[in-house]
Amino acid sequence: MRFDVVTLFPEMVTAAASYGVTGRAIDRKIVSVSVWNPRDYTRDKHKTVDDRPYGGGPGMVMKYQPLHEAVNDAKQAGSKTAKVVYLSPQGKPITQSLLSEVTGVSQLILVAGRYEGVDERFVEMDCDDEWSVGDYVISGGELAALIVIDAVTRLLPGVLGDEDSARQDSHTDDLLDYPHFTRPEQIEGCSVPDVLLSGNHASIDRWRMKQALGRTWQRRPDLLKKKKLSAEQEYLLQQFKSEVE
Ligand code: 9WO
Repeated sequence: MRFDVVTLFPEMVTAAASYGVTGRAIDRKIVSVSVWNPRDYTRDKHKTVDDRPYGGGPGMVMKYQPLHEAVNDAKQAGSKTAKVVYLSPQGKPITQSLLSEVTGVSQLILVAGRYEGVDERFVEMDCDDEWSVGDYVISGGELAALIVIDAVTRLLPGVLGDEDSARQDSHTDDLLDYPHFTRPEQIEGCSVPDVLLSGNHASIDRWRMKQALGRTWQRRPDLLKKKKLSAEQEYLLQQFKSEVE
């Protein structure tokens, strides 16, 4: 899969993507990340990418033409079936299932805005979708684009090791994670739950499921309401609830 990011800060994207899971996926040619700078598509002496908003008000707006030409070059470098996405707080909130769906496209062009945003005609005419990574404002779309690249790359075949990919499509889908512990066994009198030292893998699996259900119930009841629980899961959640007095 190829990712193309349209950004005024290309090094920010290539640098961050070169680490960890995404960096390894790039090295192994499972994904590529290319960057396109709208500034390279300006024609004036000052390489102007922004202009004052019609109607007045504070800040600047990214001009249509450099964005349009940057996206066109990204499209030409890739396949006919590119999906173009603008990242903004006004977009559709991304979810694991939306990200799963885009693993099926061969090219994702992500547009990172700066300033107060882009000319709306660019969103209407050149973009297929507008996505949000959360209900907060950041200073530009680059970090949002990197979140999308990271989250999609992890879902591609061969990117994660066997153990990690097994966790993706397991029964823990749509639940928060259970707590993790490693050595030492005691930290200032705070010990590891006995069951994790028992060696009984059936008990450990049940305890972890109970914790995942309980934490989701406590912290993200909205996720739990959407999920159909098995009889075993219902039982474990009741047990968890009864233990928190
Ligand atoms: C700036 C601003 C200033 C005053 C009043 C309102 C304002 N809104 C914005 C704004 O949304 N700026 C954006 C900065 C313009 C597009 C790129 N920027 C951005 C993207 N910030 N946050 C995102 C983003 C993208 C995806 N998911 C969450 C946030």
